[in-house]
Amino acid sequence: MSRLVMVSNRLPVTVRHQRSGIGLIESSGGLASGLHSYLAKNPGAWVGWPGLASELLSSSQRQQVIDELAKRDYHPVFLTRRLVTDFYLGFANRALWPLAHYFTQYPVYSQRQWQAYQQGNELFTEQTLHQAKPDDLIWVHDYHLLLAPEMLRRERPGQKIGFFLHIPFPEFEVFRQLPWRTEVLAGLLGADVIGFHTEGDRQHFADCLARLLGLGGNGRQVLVDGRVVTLGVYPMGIDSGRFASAGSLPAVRRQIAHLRRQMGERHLILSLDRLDYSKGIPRRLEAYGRFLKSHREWHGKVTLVAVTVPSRQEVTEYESLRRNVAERVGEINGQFGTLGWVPIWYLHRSVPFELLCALYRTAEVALVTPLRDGMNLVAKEYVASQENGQGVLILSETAGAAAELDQALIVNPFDLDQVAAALATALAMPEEERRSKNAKMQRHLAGATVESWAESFLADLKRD
Ligand code: GDG
Repeated sequence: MSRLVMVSNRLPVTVRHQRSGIGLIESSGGLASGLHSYLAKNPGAWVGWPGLASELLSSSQRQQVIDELAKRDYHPVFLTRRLVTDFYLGFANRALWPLAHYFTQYPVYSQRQWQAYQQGNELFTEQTLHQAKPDDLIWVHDYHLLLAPEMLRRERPGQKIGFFLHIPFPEFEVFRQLPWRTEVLAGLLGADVIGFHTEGDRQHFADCLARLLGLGGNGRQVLVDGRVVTLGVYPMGIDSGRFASAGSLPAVRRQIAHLRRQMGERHLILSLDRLDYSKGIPRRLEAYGRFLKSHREWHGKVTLVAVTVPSRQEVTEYESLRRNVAERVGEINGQFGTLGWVPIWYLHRSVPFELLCALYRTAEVALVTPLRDGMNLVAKEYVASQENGQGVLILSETAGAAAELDQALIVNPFDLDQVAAALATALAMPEEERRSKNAKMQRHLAGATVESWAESFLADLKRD
């Protein structure tokens, strides 16, 4: 029987040095946690980087990592410190990530990093070929591995290979900036099925194929060397039942009670993301400042809980973003706060799942205003968590999730007055309206889960 071999930059677990030796901790992030439930029912192998540069492991520790991971059918790709710097933090996160999110001034294009990116993709390809039998399904994920489909295809012409992009695929005028644009497109075309979150992403990709490689087609399929490549749209879902039922977990209930005690009569507004410039956090804070300026009646009655999860701290832009966010929080608290009221509670750390669920449930408004986002699972998790249907979601039109969560208050994240006005609308929204909006979105989320997402992608891959 054919099995599924997942390939992604990170494994669902991360290796850490602990006092007792080598330890494994669950990786956070949408992909790993989302697919956990799918793989629990449909076992398969997983190839990925365990999160530690190989120089930090002695050869016996390395073997120990291989053996421990093998128990879960996970197979490590060891990256040297140089590859972590130039492949992962370098080309993937300093060239591809900003470009895909339309930050056209940020990308660093370096020949050295491009070479490292190729080497990184080769290492993932090697390990995948080692693990996958010819009739297995190989499913490669995300922007770190854009060249792997073609590298795999060269060795295995008949293998079923799928690829899913978790971040936006930018418009031609943006993508053309990339010095290695044709190599990247050719890399992806090694797959049988290339999946995107939204119709817009698919169209951008098809447009780039036409204009850069002269490949026509109907926008849904292209012919490459006599092979059909399917371009599909698969909006990633969440394990909505897990969020809907989390309120019955004793630890979540305790956290909710604690939060309510701390908040008193105040309304909680939630802002929660990885600390990433694509998420639009400084602008969001500015919009909150404008709201406070023009709505003095809400002074002392609202608290914005802003959680920023540390991310890619080794990349310069992230460090300056951290300072920028901290400064703005300080400014707003200094300008509007009183001895009895702090307008923003700022947590720069990741929070445990139980507190995350408690925040989703206690927040009357979620302010999800990325400047650009492939999907944005936080928005979906927030809606799924509204057991009593009370919370109001404010969502960017530039997040992939906006195509599905059409009952949210949809905003242009660059229009700060509009975001400020949406906050006032959300806080004043009648109960009936909140309930009916959430009910519609929850029905959608319950039917469009992460499992059905994986199944529909794999069904196309098997059919192809
Ligand atoms: C990329 C794309 C696309 C966050 N903070 C904590 C925490 N999280 C969890 C959330 C959610 C996940 O991490 C974040 O997913 P997002 O989709 O919101 O954002 P990215 O990390 O940028 O993900 C994105 C996604 O891939 C999937 O394709 O939607 O567009 O950028 O699941 O719950 N979890 C815990 N503590 C935290 O502090 N426990």
